[in-house]
Order: sequence, then C-alpha cells, then structure tokens
Amino acid sequence: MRSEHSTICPLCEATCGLKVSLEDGKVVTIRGDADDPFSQGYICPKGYALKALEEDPDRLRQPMIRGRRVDWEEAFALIESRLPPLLPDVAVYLGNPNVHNLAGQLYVPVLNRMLKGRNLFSASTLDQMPKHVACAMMFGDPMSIPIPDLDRTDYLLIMGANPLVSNGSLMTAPNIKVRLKKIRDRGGKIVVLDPRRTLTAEHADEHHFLRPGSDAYFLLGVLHTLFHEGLTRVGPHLHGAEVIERLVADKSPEAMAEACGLEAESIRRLARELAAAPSAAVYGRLGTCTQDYGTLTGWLIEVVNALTGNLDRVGGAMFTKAAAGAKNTAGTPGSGRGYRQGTGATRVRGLPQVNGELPAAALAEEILTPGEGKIRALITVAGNPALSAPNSDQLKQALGELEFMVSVDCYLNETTRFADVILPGPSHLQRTHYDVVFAQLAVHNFARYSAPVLPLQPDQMDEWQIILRLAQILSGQPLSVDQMDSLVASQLGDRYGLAASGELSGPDRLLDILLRAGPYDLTLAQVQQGPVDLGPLQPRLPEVLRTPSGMVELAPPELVQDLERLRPSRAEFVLIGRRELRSNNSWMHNLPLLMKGPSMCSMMMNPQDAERLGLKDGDLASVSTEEASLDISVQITATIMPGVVSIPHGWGHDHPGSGQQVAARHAGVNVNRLLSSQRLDPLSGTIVQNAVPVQIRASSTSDSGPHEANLG
Ligand SMILES: Nc1nc2c(c(=O)[nH]1)N[C@H]1C(S)=C(S)[C@@H](COP(=O)(O)OP(=O)(O)OC[C@H]3O[C@@H](n4cnc5c(=O)[nH]c(N)nc54)[C@H](O)[C@@H]3O)O[C@H]1N2
Ligand SMILES: Nc1nc2c(c(=O)[nH]1)N[C@H]1C(S)=C(S)[C@@H](COP(=O)(O)OP(=O)(O)OC[C@H]3O[C@@H](n4cnc5c(=O)[nH]c(N)nc54)[C@H](O)[C@@H]3O)O[C@H]1N2
Ligand code: SF4
Ligand SMILES: [Mo]
Repeated sequence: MRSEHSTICPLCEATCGLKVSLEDGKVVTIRGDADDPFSQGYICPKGYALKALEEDPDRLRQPMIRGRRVDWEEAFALIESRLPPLLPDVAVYLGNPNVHNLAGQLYVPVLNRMLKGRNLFSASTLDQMPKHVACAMMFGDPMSIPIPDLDRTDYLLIMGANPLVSNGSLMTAPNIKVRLKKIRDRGGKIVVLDPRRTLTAEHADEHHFLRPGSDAYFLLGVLHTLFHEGLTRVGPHLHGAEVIERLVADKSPEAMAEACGLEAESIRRLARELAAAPSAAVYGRLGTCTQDYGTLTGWLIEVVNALTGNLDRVGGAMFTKAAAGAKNTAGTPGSGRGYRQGTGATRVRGLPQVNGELPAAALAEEILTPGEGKIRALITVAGNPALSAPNSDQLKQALGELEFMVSVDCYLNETTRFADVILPGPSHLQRTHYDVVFAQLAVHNFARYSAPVLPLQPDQMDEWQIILRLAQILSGQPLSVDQMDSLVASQLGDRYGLAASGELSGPDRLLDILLRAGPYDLTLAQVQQGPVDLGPLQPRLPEVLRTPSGMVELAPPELVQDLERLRPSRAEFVLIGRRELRSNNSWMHNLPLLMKGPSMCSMMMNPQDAERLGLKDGDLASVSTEEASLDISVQITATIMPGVVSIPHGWGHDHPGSGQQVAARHAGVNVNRLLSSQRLDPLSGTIVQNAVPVQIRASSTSDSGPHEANLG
C-alpha cells in the first residue's frame, strides 16, 4: 500500500517541507513539498538522505551498554544505580541536533534544571553564542537577533556565511539560491566579504577577500564613514549613537584598510551604498562569530544596521515574531531585565557562565583537574564534542576518565564510544516536528507542524521520554515518565496562566500551551491542519525590546570596553573552516549517498602559498599548532586568500571499532585537534575556530598508510 506524508526536514535551519512516499511502511521516495508555502518544493542532498538515514544498518535502534545491545530496562537500571551517587558532579553537553528536535527544545530544559545551574555545556559556545550575547546586550533578549528581510531587501552584505552551502543559519530561509537571485532580479545588490570566494560569493555581485578575524576593522571603517559623511540615521529608539561617533572618530577607512585587507575606497563605497540603498541588511554568521572578536563583530553589524536606518525597517534587518515559545513576545512589551549571563563560573579557569551555560572549551579541564567539584559524570545529548570541540586529544582523554557517561544518540561514534550507556531515540521520520527555535529566526512568520511519518515500534522509546526518564533519575522522585510529563505540562501552563490540555500528552501538549500563549493565539489543532502563514516580518520596535531602558542599546559598556582588545593578525598562515553541501558537522558521514565523490576533508591553499612551500595539488602538508600536528592533502585553489588555509571540521572517523563502517572509509582528519581550548572570545566564552595561526610545511610522511582513508 502506498501513502504520501508531509514532514518538515529536521536536518538544518532551512526547515524545508518534504513529501515522503511510503510503500508497505517503507520509504520509497523523498522530495521537496511543492505545497509548502515557505520552502515551495526545495530540497537539498541531505534532505534526500533522510531515506538512507532511516535505513542505515549502523544507526542504533536499541540501547547499548559498553558495546553490548540491551533492552531499556537494563540500560536504565544501570544508569539509576550509577548516576545519582555522582551528583552534583554531573555535567550535560548538548549538541546541535537538539535545536532541530522537539525533545531537545521542550524537554531538555527539564534535564538541565536537575543540574541546579551548574555544569551545563553546549555547542552554542562553539557557534552562535557571540551573537546571542551581543543581541541580549543591545535588545534585551539573546534570541532577539535581527534577521535580514531577504524577500524584500534591496541590498545584502554577507559577512562570514556561505548560505548556498550551509542553507542558512540565524536566517531560516529555504532555497537561499532562488531568494538571493530574486534580490538581483529586482535590481538589488549582494556583496560578500569572506576570506574565501565561496559558492555564495559566486552568486553575488561583488566579493572581497577579507582577512580572517578582521571584520570589526571593516565595520568600524564603515561607521566612521557614516558619521564623517553625515549619512547616519538615528531612529527614535536608539540610545548611545554619540558614544559610537566618538569611538569611530579615528577609525577612517584608511586606518582600517590594512588590517582588514580591503582598499580604503572599497570600505567607503560600501558604507555609502549601505546608507543609500532603499533598504539594506548586513548579515554576519559563523565566520563572524567563531573568531577572536565574535561578540564585538556581532554587535558592530547591528550598529551598522541601526545607524543606516535599516534596523526594523522593511527590507532591512528585522525581528521575527514567532507563534510559540519566544521570550520576546512574553512579559511586558518594550522593556525588561536585559541580558542575564548567570552567576556561575568554571572551577578551573574561572570562566564566567554565558547565557546560563559554561564554555564548552572548559569541559575537558573540568573533568581532568582533580579537586572538589570535578566533573565525574557526563550526559551528552545529540552531540559529538570529541570531534566538534577544541583540543580534541585532551577532550578524548577526559571522556575516558569519567566515572560514568550516558549518551542520548543515534550512532556509536567518537564521543559515544566513551559512554557506558547509549540511548538511541527514534529515527528522524518517527517524530513530531515543529521548529520552536528556528521559527524565531525565520525570514517570514510561519507556524508549521508535522506528525511522525513512521510509527514508533513497541520496543522504542521516544526521545522526549528518554530525556524525561533521565531527568527523573536525577531528580530522585518516584515518578513515571507520564507523571513527569504531566508535571512539566502543568508547570508550563501555570507559567502562562493556561490549563494544559487533558487530551494531549508529550510534545503536543507542551506545544499547544506555547501556541495558545503565543502572540497569534493559535492552537495545536490549527497547526495540525497544515502550515499557517503569519505573513512577512513586521516592524517590532519598541515592543520587541526587553532592555531596562526600553531603548536599543547601541553602546553597551562591556562591548565598548572589549574594543580595546582588537589587534590585527600578523601570522604568516591562519586557518579557517568551511562547510560542504553533503556533510552535516560530524555526522551523516555513514550514508554512501552523501560520501560519493572526492574527499571533502582537504586543506585549501592559495597557489602562491603552495608554490612557496613547494606543495602540489594532492600533496600531503603537515599543519601544526602548539596543541597538535596533522597531515592532510592539499587542494590548491585561487578561491582562497593568500596566507589563509581552510580545513572543514567533523572528520577524523579513524578510531578502530567505530560503529560506522562507511564513515570509517572516509575518515578524514580532525581539525579540532589543532585548536586551543584556551583561545576564546571572552564575552561569549566561544572558541576561536577561524583566524587561528598555524605552521605549515610539506609533510615528510609518504602518501600512503593511514592517509589513504582521507582520500575517500
Ligand atoms: N573547527 C571547527 N569546529 C566546529 C565548527 C567549525 O566550523 N569549525 N562548527 C561548530 C558548530 S557551528 C557546531 S553547531 C558544532 C556541532 O557540534 P556537535 O553538536 O557536538 O556535533 P554534531 O556533529 O552536530 O553531532 C551531532 C550528534 O548528534 C547525533 N544525532 C543526530 N541526530 C540526532 C537526534 O535526533 N537525536 C539525538 N539524540 N542524537 C542525534 C549524531 O549522531 C551526532 O553524534 O561543531 C562546532 N565545531
Ligand atoms: N551542508 C551543511 N550545512 C550546514 C552545516 C554543515 O555542516 N553542512 N552545519 C550547520 C551549522 S551547525 C551551522 S552553525 C551553519 C553555519 O552556516 P554558515 O555561517 O553559512 O557557515 P559556513 O558555511 O561555515 O560559512 C562561514 C564562512 O565564513 C568564512 N570565514 C571564516 N573566517 C572568517 C572571518 O574571520 N571573517 C569573515 N567575514 N568570514 C570568515 C568562511 O570562509 C566561510 O565561508 O551551517 C549549518 N548548515
Ligand atoms: S536545506 Fe536543510 S532543511 Fe532543506 S532539505 Fe536540505 S537539510 Fe533539509
Ligand atoms: Mo552550528
């Protein structure tokens, strides 16, 4: 029997609507859903790969205790006997797929509460935390991130993002390629600033090489020009423009040019264009976050948006208004308590909490350093820090020294192989989906829900049930998962003064409360009928603000002070990352469909540099930092700036006994072995992954042996 089901792809921030055809309960085809008003039929190779993911024989379907498949009862019995005695020295690490999963969005906070404000780590401090901190200081809430009004803008300046490959981030917008093309078709302009001429740059009107880590210099030069030439527009809700004017008085394009690598005239012209465009948005993403000056850069981008009159303007950088779960639609409109970083700090280095969590860069030392409060047990949920976090050699050693570790994950991999117990949730097609997080970051207001395409099997637990069971074990309360769930629902209802539905349970019940409490008064029943189009983004100032002053804070003192740290890079070679269309961070590498073609794990290098070092295309180069040294094959290309090399992250599946046979054949090398866990953006605790100084030479190792795995 054949049937067709709509679902929302949970693999990246684009949140495409997909149509899945089933025959006798098996997936036959997956295609883009032409009826989805937001994604209009778009699908990328990873979306197709949901079928392969469903069928992957190496995906875990049963809990595991130290490599042995067991039933749920045995798995939880072990956890129940081992984990509670290790409290309060239990830590949680949350990986990226949590934000793509209702269990992660709605139930993981219950697990986190069991830590009582301590020892919470996540991939956010490997990623977007700088933007949260900058926006929380400016607008009062970490999720009040201005989003480019992509479908109406006349001018888009992209810094440190490659949305044609990543499919967009902190800018939920399916089918970026078409959306960008439409900007140009309507006479608009796209400019990309990136140390690499990316696929996105190829689809832009203009691309400039920008030195890694130097975005702040460019933005200061732009701001100087705006003031110097009288091009600023200080809207009614902006506070602190005069402080910015003083700060940039000596930051002329001429003074900034060398540090950022653009000509002074280009900086000046781009400033004028931003000011003159009928509407414009500066959009910065990963490359502007995971660098030495991540929070500074995230801040200066929004200052430019604000002072060109583009903040909150149609076609500019606007605030999404989500239907469920947004903090910037709760509480008193227009003002609030402002940014709250948390009062805790790490034990070893005293690194402050940011936005309630601790920097992931500190995880290894918190496990390895003896003393009171040492982390003795770890729960990872949908994360692979052994490959994604810095100084991986040290982190792997730390994971090996834990007294107990539990991983909620669908694969045996570089991280979960250290776990005493692995608890696999159901597959990505077996779950209810609603993007509570990404609907807050979208270029259009939507509420979209999808029911599971495939049913849960009797021997499976849903992921939210697994999380609640772990929370219950840590709480020590004699409650069943259903009782925990009802408690969570009634607490959530109380927060909004609403009664939890008596007919629903699980994520549906929580989502129903959030929708009813949200600004559009929707219900679960309404979103279950199909996508609800809530219209284009609307101006939201001052209602969106939650700052104590009720104003946009253009010059928060902490950020102004952080400017003193700004220094140009002088290294001969700096390392940056990149993303590939057929890869998803450290996973999905076990799907043959995506692993076809040449190895994705190579080091890009400019021909001038290669010639100087005597390297030819495909040669092995040795790359080193104080942390480690690794050999990797060189890909010579003029698309990368001289003095810059690029290695993607998420590779290094070379551990014997890994549970992923295909990934092991495409092992690659782990770039995060090279990164120092000491080098952080101080205000956000975020690890520096771009503009990292490295030494490079031709490798003395012959092109054979373990490197063969790297050639795919
Ligand atoms: N050098 C360098 N390092 C980087 C980056 C970089 O650009 N350069 N990027 C950083 C960024 S932006 C990020 S977000 C991090 C990502 O870092 P992590 O979040 O730690 O790693 P992922 O590779 O996303 O690992 C996802 C894990 O979740 C599992 N998984 C997948 N789906 C599910 C699910 O539905 N449920 C559960 N329970 N598990 C699931 C996978 O098997 C895998 O183990 O890496 C960071 N590290
Ligand atoms: N196919 C695929 N899609 C993904 C992912 C994936 O692994 N694969 N990962 C997902 C995740 S977790 C995230 S966070 C998003 C990230 O999405 P994007 O932000 O689009 O990330 P990248 O493609 O890494 O693009 C970062 C760009 O910054 C540039 N860059 C590096 N350093 C600097 C700098 O100092 N200044 C400037 N201006 N540019 C710099 C790099 O050359 C690169 O082109 O992608 C998501 N989508
Ligand atoms: S772009 Fe992202 S959401 Fe869309 S199909 Fe690809 S992986 Fe899925
Ligand atoms: Mo990320």
